[in-house]
Amino acid sequence: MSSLKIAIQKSGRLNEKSVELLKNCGLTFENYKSSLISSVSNFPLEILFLRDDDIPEYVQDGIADLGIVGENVINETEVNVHYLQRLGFGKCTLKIAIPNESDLKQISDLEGRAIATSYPNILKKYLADNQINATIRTISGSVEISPGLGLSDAICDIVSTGGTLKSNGLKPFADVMSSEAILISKNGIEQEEVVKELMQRIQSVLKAKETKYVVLNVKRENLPIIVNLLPGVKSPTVVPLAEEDWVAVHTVIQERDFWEKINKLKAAGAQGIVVMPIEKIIM
Ligand code: PRT
Ligand code: ZN
Repeated sequence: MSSLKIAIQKSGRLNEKSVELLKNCGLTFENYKSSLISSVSNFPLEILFLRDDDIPEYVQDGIADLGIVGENVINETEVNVHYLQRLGFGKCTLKIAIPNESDLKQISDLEGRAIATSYPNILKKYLADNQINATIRTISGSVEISPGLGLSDAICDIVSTGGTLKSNGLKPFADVMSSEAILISKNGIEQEEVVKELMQRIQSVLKAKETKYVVLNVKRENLPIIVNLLPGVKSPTVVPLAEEDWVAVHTVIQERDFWEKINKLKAAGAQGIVVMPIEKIIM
């Protein structure tokens, strides 16, 4: 197999999770803090550590074959790349926010106002879609202080907890786009063997994240209700126990309906419920 290059963020919000994902795929690599490029010793892959803003273009131009980057950055750079996989981390929303004391009531009130942002392309498209003429002031950082300095009437910036808005006397006004980390590729390489092999590993890691492995004991007479509650990958595994009228049930549960299921299992007579993380699920 020929070697691939994947670009990930060198440092910042997406670095740690990107490295963790690749390591969970069984890839062995070192020195990623001190170098800009690192070779994986047990897979034909090289990792490039870059500023996130550069990743979409590097992938579009084929300097890297793959990249992990926020959807907000992809949209802002307006590149033509292929979306391989949403990764479920780095979640945030690009929002327009206004000062707490602002007199703006609805989106159309932005007409003729000034909005500060580091995302001029996305904002321009949003304003056009909503038929609003406003002035876009492009700033590269500390966007949230711009209304206080009298430089703008609103801002358009990434929000996750909302803490930054609050501590700067701002409130959310409109959602422009939601974002998460995405695995992208250069167009046309999705079908290459080495890409498919890596994708299979990534998907098995993501799938495992959504599920928990559950073992519980139940009286044989209660087994039908329990089995009914628990569709496993095929069906739950039932193992006899030393005590004759008891069995152990092994299964997987989706993280999203975990508590609801556990409470129903308890009510149906399940005992000694043990819940374990799953490392990988190979489909
Ligand atoms: O150095 P480099 O250019 O690589 O990194 P960067 O500083 O440009 O990006 P970085 O590391 O801050 O963010 C990388 C990506 O993480 C972003 O492109 C988003 O896709 C995603 N992400 C998720 C966030 C946030 N959450 C986030 N909260 N990016 C930025 N923020 C900032 C936001 O700009 C604001 O200043 O955090 C502040 C708001 O956070 P809250 O929690 O107070 O609402
Ligand atoms: Zn950046």
